[in-house]
Order: sequence, then structure tokens, then C-alpha cells
Amino acid sequence: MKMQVNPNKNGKVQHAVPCCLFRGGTSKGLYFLAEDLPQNADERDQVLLRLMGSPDPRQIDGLGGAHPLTSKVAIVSKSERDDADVDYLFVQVVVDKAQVSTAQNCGNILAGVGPFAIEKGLVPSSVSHTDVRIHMLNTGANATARVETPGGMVNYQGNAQIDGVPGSAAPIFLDFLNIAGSSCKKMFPTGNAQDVILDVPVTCIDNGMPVVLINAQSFGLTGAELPSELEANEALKANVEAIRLEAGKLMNLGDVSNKTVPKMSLISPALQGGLINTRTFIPHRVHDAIGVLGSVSVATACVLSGTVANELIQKSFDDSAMAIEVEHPTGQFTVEMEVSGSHDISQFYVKRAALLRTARLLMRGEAMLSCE
Ligand code: NQM
Repeated sequence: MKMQVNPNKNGKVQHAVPCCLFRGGTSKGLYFLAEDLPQNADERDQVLLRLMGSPDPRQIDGLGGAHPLTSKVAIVSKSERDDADVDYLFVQVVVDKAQVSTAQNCGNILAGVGPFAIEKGLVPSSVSHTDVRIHMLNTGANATARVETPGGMVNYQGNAQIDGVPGSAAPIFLDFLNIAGSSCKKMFPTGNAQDVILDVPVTCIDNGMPVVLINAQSFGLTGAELPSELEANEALKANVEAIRLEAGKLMNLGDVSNKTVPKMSLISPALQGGLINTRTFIPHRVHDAIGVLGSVSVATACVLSGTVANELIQKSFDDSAMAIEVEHPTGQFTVEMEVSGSHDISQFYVKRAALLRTARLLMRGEAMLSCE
């Protein structure tokens, strides 16, 4: 870890850690080169907690944004692999607990990894666009990010709009490979398209992100409730968490009481012309939109016959390419997919999942780490 020492009047020192702040999709986080952080995972986690200002509900003494979606970190390095240009480790820094987790991936923060890697010279840029092949260390899966690089420079301005982010920006296309069973070993870790947990029908799926889908009606909800209403409903939160703890065991995730997966998506009929509507606990706060890989898992569940999502939308899918519109509290998320065997869980295969995001470099400089 390369750090500069900067003593102050009180004899305390502040260390300067090079980093960038990016909005990645509908999330925001600090992006580091792996070489600028301690190599030892425990020391690294302590540094990240202090830089973000956790544990503290306001993260007032750090750079975190006091919400799980703005308390995120990407650690990036050049890859040694033949199939990747860079390695990306995602770290969720818990806001109000001294906890960090690498047990989940993040597709929104992934959107900033390509631009960051080009800015930092890890990947040579081409003259119009640059494809950055990213190995996602949290799950072992790969993605390719297509970044606009006119004249060899990352372009952030453009007309691409994603719901949940004001204005527009340059498009970043993300193409995912081998994401089935990313954390749970199997796309349907229980072996079933549908299970019943604590008397509630659920679908447990992991196509990039472990997610448990539940019809909002099972809890007497319409599914159109605001995230703040859901977060204020203590009985609902207790039920959702009880199911999550059971689902974690069935999904090969073990005891998930201190893990941020699986996510819990309450599904309901679409309201804005999409295919399905969602409200997602991530897992204790409710997402203002929906996660990238979370939405890939939801879209995938829609396509397979027999899931709670497929029963809700009552649609049969032929084997083909399709665009699935997943609605969320601030708009819609389009997942492009190509699948086969959608009528039978034992035949089901997702050939391709891709989507559009945007990202923007917000700050580059040094994060100051206060040391006692
Ligand atoms: O599912 C939030 C986000 C995410 C994760 C979460 C994500 C994904 O919106 O790939 O992007 O579910 O914790 O950043």
C-alpha cells in the first residue's frame, strides 16, 4: 500500500490514499487500484470502514453516503487471466455496523470499472470505443463493458438515460458471461422453480445475484408501495427477514444473518407497460430502483415456467432473444436475454444477458485516512 504521511498539529497523521469517486449506474462508490490498499484483507477492511465513515448511520466522518447504495467500493487491478483485462473486487461497506462484505457482487458499481480502468491506464483505449473484459472476483464470473473512448479518452457525456439517475450520459453496455449460480453454485439452488418457505411460495434464483422472489400479495401488499412505506412496516420486515434466513440455507449460502445476500424481491403486476413490477429489500433497506444483477435474476425467473414470477405474469416464452422490462420504484430496467429450454427447469439455459448502464467520474484525488 503506497501512502503519503501528512502530520497535523496534534501529532496525528492523515494518510492519503489515491482513489476516484464514480457514479456507477444507480449507485455510487470509491474506486481504488488494488496496489493502493493494504493487501491483507482484514487491514484493507479496516481502512475502508474508516474511509467511508462506518459504523455510523450518517457516515459523517467519512466519504460514504449513508445508504447501502452509496457505501460501496470497487478494487481494480490488471488481470493475469487470458480472458480478462482487469480484475474487479466489489466491497459493500455496511453503513451502521463495522462490517464489510465481499459476499455479493454489484453490477451498478461494475459500470464504472471500465472507465476507471481506462483512466488509470490499466487498459489501452481504442479510438472510438474500448471493450474492457472484467473478471468479477466476488463470483468468478466475467463481463465485458463497452466504453465510449473518442480520441482515446473516456467520454462521459451522451444521450443514454437510465431510470433512477437524472439527466443523460454516455452509454456503457454490459454483457455478462457465465453468471448462473454465481454465489449459490446453481441457478436454481434448491433444484426447484418454486418452493414454500414459512408457508409463503417463493422462487430462489441466482443468475448473477442470489434473489428470493415473493408475490407482494403473499404479504397483503399491492407491490406499488413506496420504499419508505415498506421500510416503515416492521411486521413485513420481520417476515421478509425470517424467510431470507431460511432461504439462505436452502440456497447454499449458509447463515446469512450478517450477509447482504440473498436480496428479497417482492413482485407484482407491471404498472408502466413493463413485464413485472418489483420492490427489492437489499436486504434490509429497500432499493430505490433495483440492482443490475438483481434485475437479471428477476428477469430470468420471469422466463422459466413454474416460477412465482412466471405464474404472476402468465406468459410463455419461446426460445429466443428477448428484452425483459423490470419495473422498480423509480422506473424500469431492461434486460436483454437469450434463453433456451424455458419450459423445463432441467433444460433451461441462459445464453446471454446484457444491459445498458451509464457511469460518471465525479472526483479523482486522494481520500484522507485518519490514523490515531
Ligand atoms: O444487483 C444493490 C446496486 C445493487 C447491486 C444491491 C447491483 C446488482 O443497485 O448487480 O447493482 O442489491 O445491494 O448497486
